[in-house]
Amino acid sequence: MSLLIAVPNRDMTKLQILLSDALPEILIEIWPEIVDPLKVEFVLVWNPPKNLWCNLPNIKAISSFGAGVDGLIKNEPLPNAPVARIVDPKLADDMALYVLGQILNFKLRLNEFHVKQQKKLWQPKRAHQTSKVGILGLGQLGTKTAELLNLNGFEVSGWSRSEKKINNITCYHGDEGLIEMAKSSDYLVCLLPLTEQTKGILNYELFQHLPNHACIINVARGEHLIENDLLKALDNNEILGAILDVFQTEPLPKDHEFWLHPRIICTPHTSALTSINTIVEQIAENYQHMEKGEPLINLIDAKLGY
Ligand code: NDP
Ligand code: OXD
Repeated sequence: MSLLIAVPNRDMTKLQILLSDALPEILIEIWPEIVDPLKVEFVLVWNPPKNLWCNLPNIKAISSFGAGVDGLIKNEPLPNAPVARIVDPKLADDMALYVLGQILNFKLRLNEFHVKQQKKLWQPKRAHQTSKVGILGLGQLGTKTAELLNLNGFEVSGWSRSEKKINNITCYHGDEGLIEMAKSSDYLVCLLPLTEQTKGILNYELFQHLPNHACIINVARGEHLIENDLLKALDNNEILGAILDVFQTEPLPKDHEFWLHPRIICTPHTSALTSINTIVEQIAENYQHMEKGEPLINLIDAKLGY
């Protein structure tokens, strides 16, 4: 039997070695080098190559290579098998720190002062008096981020699909809840999974409900944001700034307007990176679950798409 790593355009040799150590009884293969497609039972995948699934008729389990699963269905529908994702507790800590760091940077104008330093400009300015953060998505990453911001003195709200109660966090849900939260958010952080319902959620209409001094932080997926709507809202001074870690096209094309925009900060999809050791542990565990016919850990709900 074999486990296939289908993560095109990335060097997966180290992962192959670590998985072979963790699961010595099976063959660990890297796409497109497949000895016998009939023997592939488990696929670890990210951005699946075209026609991957139709050549693998015996798949019993699928796992995303990361926390998100949107990339799995990019080209073709998935085979009928349970789908899991990687849930790395350290990832949530890293994401929370990234969001806190970016908000503090914005609030204290550190980036502005750094730009002024290049021009030898001595122009003291008071920090932004903004402390209300609205978080779209209260899952593994959103909840941790909300808690850390709260511990650091921010007034935090969150929005989710289902109704929630979380200590010290004002929780919203539903379309009306979204608008209500937006109205009182100095910072709006997107930590939603990318689904049909959430695609393009960061759009001009939503931006108009935010205060004019608001800052958008997108750390989920590039497709959550309508890029031209962001540029329009910034040009019209309907919002103040944006911090983006994810983009519609990654790497961000060299001629993209975001690179040099004075009110947009870009980072290269680096806010939280899954550790290879967590991937190995969780894939080995799930392979064993699959073999014993037990439910996988960190399963997603295929109907909800996350
Ligand atoms: P979870 O699945 O744990 O949480 C998702 C949250 O979004 C839940 O609270 C869910 O609501 C909410 N949600 C989903 N759909 C809707 C909707 N239609 N309306 C309102 N709320 C909705 O995901 P994670 O926190 O683990 O990760 C979130 C995303 O972050 C990932 O999908 C991935 O795309 C991105 N990510 C980005 C990284 C980066 O480096 N930039 C790194 C890792 C992940 P409910 O609780 O009711 O189900
Ligand atoms: C993920 C990511 O989903 O890195 O894990 O974006």
